[in-house]
Amino acid sequence: MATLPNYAPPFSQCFLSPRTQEDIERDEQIYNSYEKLTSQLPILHDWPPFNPQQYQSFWIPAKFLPACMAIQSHFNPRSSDILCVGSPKTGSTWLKALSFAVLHRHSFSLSDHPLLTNNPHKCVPFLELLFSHRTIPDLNVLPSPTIFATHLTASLLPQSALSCRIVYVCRDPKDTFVSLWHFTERLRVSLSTEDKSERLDLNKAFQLFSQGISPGGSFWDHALGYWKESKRRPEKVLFLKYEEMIEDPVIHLRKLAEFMGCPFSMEEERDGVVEDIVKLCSFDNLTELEVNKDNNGSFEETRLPASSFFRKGKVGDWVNYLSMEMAEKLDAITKEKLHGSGLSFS
Ligand code: PAP
Repeated sequence: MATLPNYAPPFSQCFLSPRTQEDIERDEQIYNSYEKLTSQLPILHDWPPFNPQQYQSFWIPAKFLPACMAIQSHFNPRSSDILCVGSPKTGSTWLKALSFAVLHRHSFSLSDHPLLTNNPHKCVPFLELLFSHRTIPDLNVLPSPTIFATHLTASLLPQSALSCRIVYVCRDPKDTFVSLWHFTERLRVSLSTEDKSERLDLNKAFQLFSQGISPGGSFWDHALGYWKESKRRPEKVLFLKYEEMIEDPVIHLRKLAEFMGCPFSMEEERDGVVEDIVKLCSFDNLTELEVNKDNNGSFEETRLPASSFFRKGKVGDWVNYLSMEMAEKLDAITKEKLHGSGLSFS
């Protein structure tokens, strides 16, 4: 098996193609026009440091809005590419690790795997970051297929992206909310030298989240958009639930591999490859790795340590933060919003 001990995520290559003065000016103009547009959109300072802006019915973190517009107009994936999608804090880090390990399992041995030395977010690029460098990235230089990730809703994705295979991960909104609230605080602390915003009060965040106002939200409309796509085109959109994945990761990994077009062979099943990948990508394993510890890896200008993407990795942690009344409220909204769709959380 060919191993690449010095694996380097190839995404910086997207910005290395020779560019003429004309290309540079074109990108400048493109991003200037997006910034002009975003300056006219409603902004919510009540959810710092994301300060989401309302755009086409959803709330996008202000920092990513120009990138979101760039994705809509300039993201032209190949139909072989794969998109990992989810609302913020529903399990993207795990999904990235699993899908990357599945797709590249013939290139890397498990004992010398890129996921042992790279945070999953470095192996599977986040489109909103890739398009936030004021330069349209040249994605054609990347190997085919490439896995990308995004928090964008189905309605915000360009038509071209809908031709890719999309894996969507969803999670009980109570745990999603609690995870998002913690992550907001970590981001605030990591940005505290330049952003003096105060800690977001849990009750205030809860009120906003319940109204569908949160970074990436509405949570329910986000999930419903992909749920409907997965019903309409099951061969193109796989809808996963975090809780079910936790309950039986092996079954879900098989499902994922099949959907991605690279099912496990009988030999792989016999050799325990499925279980090995589940173990490699498990919360316990990833959090033990030096690369995912607090002092390691910072994420672009957010300066977030790699550990920010791992907290507890549990189902039902909401009981430690939400009152029964709050939980009932979110459950009632969920029931009402998802009524008749076939989507539910047990
Ligand atoms: P993102 O939106 O910033 O990408 P995302 O990975 O979607 O975050 O969600 C983070 C949640 O997934 C965290 O949940 P918690 O706050 O309730 O703990 C994180 O702990 C959890 N998580 C990260 N990696 C894994 C994993 N390998 N297995 C299970 N859960 C995980």
